[in-house]
Amino acid sequence: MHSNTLSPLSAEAIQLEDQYGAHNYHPIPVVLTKGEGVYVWDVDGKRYYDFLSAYSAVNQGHCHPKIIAAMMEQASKLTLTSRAFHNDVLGKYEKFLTELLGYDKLLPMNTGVEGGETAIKLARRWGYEVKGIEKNKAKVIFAEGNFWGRTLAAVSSSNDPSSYNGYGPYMPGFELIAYNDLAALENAISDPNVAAFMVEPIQGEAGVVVPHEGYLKGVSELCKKYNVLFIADEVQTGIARTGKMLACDHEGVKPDILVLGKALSGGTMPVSAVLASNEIMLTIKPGEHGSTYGGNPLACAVAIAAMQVVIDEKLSENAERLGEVLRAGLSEIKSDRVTAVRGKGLLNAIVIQEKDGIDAWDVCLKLKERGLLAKPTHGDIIRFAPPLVINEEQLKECIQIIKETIESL
Ligand code: IF1
Repeated sequence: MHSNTLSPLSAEAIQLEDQYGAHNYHPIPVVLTKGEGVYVWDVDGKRYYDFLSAYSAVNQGHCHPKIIAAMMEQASKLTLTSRAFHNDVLGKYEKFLTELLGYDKLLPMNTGVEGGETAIKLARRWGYEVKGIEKNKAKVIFAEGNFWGRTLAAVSSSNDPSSYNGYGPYMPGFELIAYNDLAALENAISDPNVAAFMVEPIQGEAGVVVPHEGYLKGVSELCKKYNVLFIADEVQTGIARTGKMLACDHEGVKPDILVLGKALSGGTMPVSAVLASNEIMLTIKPGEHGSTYGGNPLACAVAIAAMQVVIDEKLSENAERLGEVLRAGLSEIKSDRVTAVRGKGLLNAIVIQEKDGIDAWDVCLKLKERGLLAKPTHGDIIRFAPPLVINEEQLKECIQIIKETIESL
C-alpha cells in the first residue's frame, strides 16, 4: 500500500509544475520518473501498473527495448531533414505501413490532431475536385461525443463544453449527429454538399462507448451509397488496442481515410499518419500541406520498429484474449458503485456512481495507493487500458487490486 500523502520529492516536482507550468491539466498526484513495460515508478521508488498507457500511446509497453534501440540508432545518424530534401527512411516507412494496412499512400504528420486536420483537408479537397461540391460549401459530419484533439477545428466539431467553451468563433461546415445511429447518418449525408463523415470506431474520451455490432459496416455502406468519404479516427483505437490491428477490422470495413497516432511511435515521440487512396491523396499538390517534422527520419525509424513489435509480439491477439479476462473480472466486482463495465480488447472502462461522497476520482486515488494508475474521464468513468504487452498473471493481479479497492470502499 502506498500512502496518499505526498513525499518531499513529489511535492517539489508538483510545486514546480504549479508555479511555472500552465494549469491545463489536473493530474493524479503522482510524479513518475521511470517506465518499463507495464510498470512505471514514482520519484520515491514506488512501482505502479500503468492502466492508462498514456491514453493508448504506450501499447507496446514503456521504453520497449527494440523501439528505443531503433530510436537511438537513428538519433545518432540523422533526426530531421525537413521535406525540403528526401531522406533514406521515409519511403521505406511509407511502403511498410501502406502495404501493411492496404492503402495507396501515406501523409506523415506528428500529433493525432494534425492527422485529423489533414484528413479533413483531404476530404474537403476531394469534395471539391472529385465529388464536385460547390467551392467553400463542403460539409463534414461528426458524431456527438467525438474527441479528436484540441485545435480550433477539432473543438469546433465538439459538443463537450469543456472542449469548445470560450474558443469561438468556430469552424464553419461542421455538423454533429448522434453516435451509433445509422438513420441520423443517412439523413445527414444525403446532403450533396457533404464530403465526409469522421468517426471513432469506439469513442475513447466519451468513455469507451462501443457502438452496436454492424454500425461500422452500416457507416461504410451509407458513405459508399452517398459518395461520402468515411474517415476513421483510429488514433486511440488503432494499433492493436481493441484486439485487432484496427478497430474497423472487427467488422471488416475499410475506411476511405485512416488516421493513426499515439502508439504508432510506441509512446516515444509524436508520430501520426493519414492513409488513403491515390484518388484522395493526390488532391493535395506539392506545397499545399506539410509540417516541419512530418515524416522526419527519426519518427519513421521509430514507427517501423513500433509496428514491428505489434506484429512480432502478437499484441492484437493478446489484447483480444486478455480483454475478455479483464471484463469478466471487472464484472465480478461486488459493489453497487459499479454501474457498467464495457470495452473491446484492452480498451475498457467502468462507470462508478458517486456514493457517500466517494466518486471515480477517489477510487483512482485508492487504486494509486494499491499500485495501479488510472484516471477518470467525464467525472464517473474510469478507463482501464494497460499496455498490450501485459500478461495474464499481471492482469489477474490488477483485477484483484481493482476488485479489492472498490469492494473495500
Ligand atoms: C488531451 C482525451 C483521450 C484521441 C483521438 C485524436 C486525438 C486523441 C480518438 C488527438 C487524443 C488524448 C489527448 C489528451 C488526452 C487524450 C484523450 F482525454 F483528451 F480525449 F485519449 F481520450 N483522436 N487524445 O483520443 O491526438 O493531438 O493528442 O496527439 O488533449 O487531454 P493528439
